[in-house]
Amino acid sequence: MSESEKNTARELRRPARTALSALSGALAGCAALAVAEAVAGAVRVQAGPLVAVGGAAIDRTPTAVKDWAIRTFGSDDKLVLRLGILAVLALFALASGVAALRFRRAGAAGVLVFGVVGAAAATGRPDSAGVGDALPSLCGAAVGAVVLYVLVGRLTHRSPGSGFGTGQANDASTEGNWDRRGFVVAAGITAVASVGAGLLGRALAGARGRGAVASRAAVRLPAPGSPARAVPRGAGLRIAGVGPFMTRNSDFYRVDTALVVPKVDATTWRLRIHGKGVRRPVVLGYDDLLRRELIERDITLTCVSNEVGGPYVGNARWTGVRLADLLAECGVRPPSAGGPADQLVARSVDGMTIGSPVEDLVDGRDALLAVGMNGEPLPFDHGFPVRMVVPGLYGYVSACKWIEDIELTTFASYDPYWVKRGWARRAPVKTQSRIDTPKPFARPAAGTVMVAGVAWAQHRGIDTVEVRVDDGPWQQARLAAEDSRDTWRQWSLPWAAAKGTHTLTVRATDRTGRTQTGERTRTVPDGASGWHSVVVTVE
Ligand SMILES: Nc1nc2c(c(=O)[nH]1)N[C@H]1C(S)=C(S)[C@@H](COP(=O)(O)O)O[C@H]1N2
Ligand SMILES: [Mo]
Repeated sequence: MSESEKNTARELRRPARTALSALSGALAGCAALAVAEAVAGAVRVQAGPLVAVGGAAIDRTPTAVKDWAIRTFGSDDKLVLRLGILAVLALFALASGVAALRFRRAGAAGVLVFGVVGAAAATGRPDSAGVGDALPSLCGAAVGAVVLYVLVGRLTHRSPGSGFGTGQANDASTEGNWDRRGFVVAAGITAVASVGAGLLGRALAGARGRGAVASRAAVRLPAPGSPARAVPRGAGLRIAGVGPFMTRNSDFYRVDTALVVPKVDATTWRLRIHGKGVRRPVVLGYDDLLRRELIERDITLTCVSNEVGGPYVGNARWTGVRLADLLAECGVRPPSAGGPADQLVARSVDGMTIGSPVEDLVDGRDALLAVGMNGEPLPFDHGFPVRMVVPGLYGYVSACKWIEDIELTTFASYDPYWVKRGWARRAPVKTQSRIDTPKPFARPAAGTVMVAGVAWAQHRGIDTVEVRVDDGPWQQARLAAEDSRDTWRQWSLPWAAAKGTHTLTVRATDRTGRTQTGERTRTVPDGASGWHSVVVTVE
């Protein structure tokens, strides 16, 4: 091959050069992310840029958007957020690559800016462990910037004496020479090293969670001193389309802000109880809780973000310590007994804050520091090692998962996480009922159609459920046996369905005699109200 032929082979046309610069940006982005996640695996999983930026985004998302995301994507909302962040990162990486072709330093500096954003997000989260949380993003960005600088350098490479000079502000309109071998080698090394760093990060993160997993596997829950009474026969109607009376742990809805489920080691877990009017503050370990009398209760949990007819409600058998006893031992008096604190703020290891009325926690209901769910230690998703469960209050004002701190304070002096974002300070569960069968737009055959579902009014209890067909009279449904007034109740009504399109509507009345309001409200600020309707066409 002659000298001139070699030069032709190394000549790179403009579209190809742009494409390769974009590829450089993508590789730099991958390297940055992989290194950041590897460092996060060593420092703290929650400090990784994806989790940190995602968490910061969740914290800052307007309530209406968050509500929409929960409604639209359900439990996939976090996956959608992650993909969204990755898409933004990818676009930015590609753009940085192309920009670096003209302004090599500026392109690399752009990658650093992203690192600073990630670092700021990580250190600004409520559960941040300090400046160390900036490390993953900063290390990742530094590596990404170097990779981009080197790769783009190969693309705009000038052999000495090529006559174009060596200025770095390269005129992109001319076709230049490039160091093909150097580029391919550097790109290959980057790709392989990124995969390696990514795998390392995964392995490190897995190793960090292993202690927690082992501690959960080692838990033997003692038999409860006060067992739940047996679920009455007939509490579950066994009607197709209506779920079981007890919700399995794997089927239980999950709502929280955690992008990475906290893996807490029960052997090192501590709970501190302190604050206004706490005469004897304490710090408790997991075994301290297990040594106390455990009570076991069936309690239906509901999310305030549940729309009329929605799925964010579940019923489980919880095992735990009676919170009222613990508070009494700490010398806490409720406001009705002259205590100075009217709000109990629970804090989780991931920085969530959840405030409940002290009065409600000690009024005789079974407010629990729960350690067990349906006979097993709490699943990680549902708050292992310890969470709160309070009958009659929505989860966001009562059910703190991965709890580590309880502070007695006042509603006047402190607003917890969701209250800062527009939700009500106090939120008792609203009486609600749901039609589970037939499904919306079902096409049942004319004849007897079983209409059935659930109704709940925790801590008041369900008294009656009525169903209306179109604008007809309210007909009383048959109620399944009541487990307790803290649990939901199934109901059914055989309907003599005539051909045509019909609207079925349900409403419940609680044991205080109040009938569920038909007035439709949104979930914000204190839970949706209104009647659930289903339209079906009988054939
Ligand atoms: N640490 C923590 N606890 C939390 C939350 C959260 O985001 N973080 N969400 C609360 C909300 S809004 C609800 S409805 C319940 C849901 O509990 P589950 O996921 O076990 O069903 O947990 C509550 N406890
Ligand atoms: Mo919730």
